[in-house]
Amino acid sequence: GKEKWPRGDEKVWKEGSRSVNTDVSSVTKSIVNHVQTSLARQAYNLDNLGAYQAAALSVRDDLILNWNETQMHYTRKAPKRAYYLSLEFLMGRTFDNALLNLGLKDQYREGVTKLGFNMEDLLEQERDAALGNGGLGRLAACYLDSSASQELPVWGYGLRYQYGIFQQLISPEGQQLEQPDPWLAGGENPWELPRLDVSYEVRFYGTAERLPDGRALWQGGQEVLAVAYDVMVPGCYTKNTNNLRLWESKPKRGFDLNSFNAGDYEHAVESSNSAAAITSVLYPNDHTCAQSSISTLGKELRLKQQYFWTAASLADIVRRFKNIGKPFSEFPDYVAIQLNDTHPTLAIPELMRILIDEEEIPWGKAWDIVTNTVFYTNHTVLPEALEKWPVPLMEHLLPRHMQIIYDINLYVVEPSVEKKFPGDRDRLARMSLIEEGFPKQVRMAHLACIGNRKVNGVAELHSDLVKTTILKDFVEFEGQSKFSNVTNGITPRRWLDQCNPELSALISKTLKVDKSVWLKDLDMLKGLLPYAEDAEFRKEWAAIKQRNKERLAHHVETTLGLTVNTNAMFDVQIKRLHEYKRQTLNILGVIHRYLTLKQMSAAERKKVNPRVVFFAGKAAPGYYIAKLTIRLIVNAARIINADPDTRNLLTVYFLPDYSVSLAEVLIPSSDISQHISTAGTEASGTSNMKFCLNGGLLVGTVDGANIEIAEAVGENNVFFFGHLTPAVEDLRYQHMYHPVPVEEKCPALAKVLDKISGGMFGDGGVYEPLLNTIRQNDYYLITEDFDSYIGALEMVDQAYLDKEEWIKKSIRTTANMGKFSSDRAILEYAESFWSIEPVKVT
Ligand code: OAK
Repeated sequence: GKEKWPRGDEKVWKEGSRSVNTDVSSVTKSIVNHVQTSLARQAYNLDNLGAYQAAALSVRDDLILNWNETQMHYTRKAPKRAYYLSLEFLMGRTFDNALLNLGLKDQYREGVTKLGFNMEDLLEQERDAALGNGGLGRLAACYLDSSASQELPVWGYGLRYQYGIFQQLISPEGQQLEQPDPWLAGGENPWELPRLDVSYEVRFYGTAERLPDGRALWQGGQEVLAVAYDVMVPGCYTKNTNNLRLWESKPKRGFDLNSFNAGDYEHAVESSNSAAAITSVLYPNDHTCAQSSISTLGKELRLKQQYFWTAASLADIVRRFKNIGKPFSEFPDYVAIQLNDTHPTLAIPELMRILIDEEEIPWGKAWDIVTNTVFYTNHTVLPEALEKWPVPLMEHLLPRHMQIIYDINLYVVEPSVEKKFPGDRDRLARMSLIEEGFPKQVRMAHLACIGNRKVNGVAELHSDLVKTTILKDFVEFEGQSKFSNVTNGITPRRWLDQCNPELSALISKTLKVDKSVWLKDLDMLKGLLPYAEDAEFRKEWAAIKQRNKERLAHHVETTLGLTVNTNAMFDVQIKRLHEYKRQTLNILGVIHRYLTLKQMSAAERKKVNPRVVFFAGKAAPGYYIAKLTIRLIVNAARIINADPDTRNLLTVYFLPDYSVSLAEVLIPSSDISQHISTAGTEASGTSNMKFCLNGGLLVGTVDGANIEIAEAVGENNVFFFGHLTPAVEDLRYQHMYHPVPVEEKCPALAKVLDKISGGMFGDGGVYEPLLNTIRQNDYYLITEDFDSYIGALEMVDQAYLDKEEWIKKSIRTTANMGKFSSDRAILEYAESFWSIEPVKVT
């Protein structure tokens, strides 16, 4: 017979079940409870860390209730779901975000205060979950927040790295040093649920034998276990709490007991170590594919990570689909899979393998299912970032997948290209999934592009460039309609309400709308526009910016022991160090400013607006030129900040160990921020959106999302400079074949370079390799844009003189940023790609 559910007395179950803590007294009870039992501590010996842990465990209980209900609800309703596969999720801290989304900030603040602690101190105890490099990983985190907030049935899938992005130290000489980030070392992570019962076996190596029926038998090799850890993702002011499932690798059965008993301890532990190694560390290479920057062994491990994660995620997705009891032909009606760049492209051959070899579906049908399920987002057109994997490595590690990739080439690419462009061998070679050479390589972007339903870029310009450059042949082949754009977005919860609570409160007060409403309908910010004319409002607006500057100054003072002039304009550039992002242009501009100030008379200097320039960002450990740029910034800062002639007018800081949490302090304080990539190189940028949402103005090139930001906020509120994308190719050609010396092309820049070479900032020889990138090829066109860059900064100075007008610009900028909410972006994915609908948990 059917088992009775629940077992025992239903009433007793009901009485025992608890609900979310909603008032201060249940909050304090729950915290005290966790202090006494979970932490086994007592009131008299509790420090901030302990208090944070207890409070976090209490919030965790609340999240679990909502998470449980959400998952049950989704299972019962069985709607179409979307899965966001990303090798990176740059989540940052969770505590404050969870409190905001649960609507419990005030209750916890009061409760914590009653227990004798300060909420700010507790918030500072949490370590960032930094499982990502930069833009792509942070975007994934914003999209999870928006999916939950918009009540969409979306899950994330990623890896549970033991070590996140390295911690950056800066030596006194200005060298970047890397330290591991053992973010889990502090004990239990309250934001995740270990699901030791959810696990899959993942195979590597071995042999794949084709069978006459079209299937293949893949066996032997190494098998490891993927174990699930679920991270709860609460929506804002809704019960919906989505799931981010992170996989951890484990040896299949402890370690090899046979070797162990035979005394071969090393061998016994070795295989278990090699399994555990798969999810041990996040690769710190941003915008560089594995080939160029890591060793052969490192390369194999990275490919292992990618397969381990896609295989476990797909097994999980397929199992969930099978539970619904529908035929596989309906798979695309229940499942959409979004590939966050090409890192999860193996999902395409892996799903083919499952359908063909395990589910015994014919090749053509399987291909239909795959290409109706998978979607691919491209995040860069930089050639060095396009992933390629050596065929020998693929054959060795994933023999069955290599067969399938060859089959796709043979059954799909070759015949249809031949049919559409008969005899066009060049085109076929260009489009092939395999690049000829020694060794041959698999082109992951081609595989991602051919094996899916929609391809998109992340801003208008970028999506156009995808279509006209790297995937041009595929557009001619498959038609325009498969290629589209979803301009990136950012979550206004973290990037306005949490990081700038005073501004958020002023907005609510002014709009006379509770933040629970406008934070989920960001176009409502437009209502601020009339207040730009209100002098009283402008005063409040400016006072908040000022307090945010003081908050940053306090942070710099307490962490670095440096004093910051809060009466200066704050000018910020924070992002990964990369030549295309041109931090070099910025520091050369700073030095130019310094030289100009030095030449001025004391009377002239009196008229100059003081400026503080902040830099932060990490360089990939093997990226020599990027590290030199950091070195130049640090040493220029040392000299400039110590000069009594200019000290009041210009100071420079490189803040070490950039992180999500540091961004949350920097962004609200900025007057201007710099987004100055060579035109056509920055796919979108997302910090540009964060600064503008917080009323900072933008200095930038006509690139990425800068363009759409300017369209939204008005070009008169943005400081644009530099050559446009169509000019870049020609200019590069000229630099290659008709080089003009810097002295001729740009005398102002030549002077700056000379000062550096001459030793103004320490041994000039150190910087030669960096300066030579400019003097020689100047691939990123610093000489071409320098004068107009300096011109733009002069315009900024001019504009800043008129304080009232500046504040108006700041208000208008914030007011017009509604479009850049990640809610808008995720709804575009949901509606036009995935065809999924909100499923509200009641
Ligand atoms: C990282 C590794 C490989 C390929 C791309 C990236 C990446 O982070 N790209 C960045 O993605 C962001 C989110 O779409 C964009 O805003 C940045 O412009 C882009 O560089």
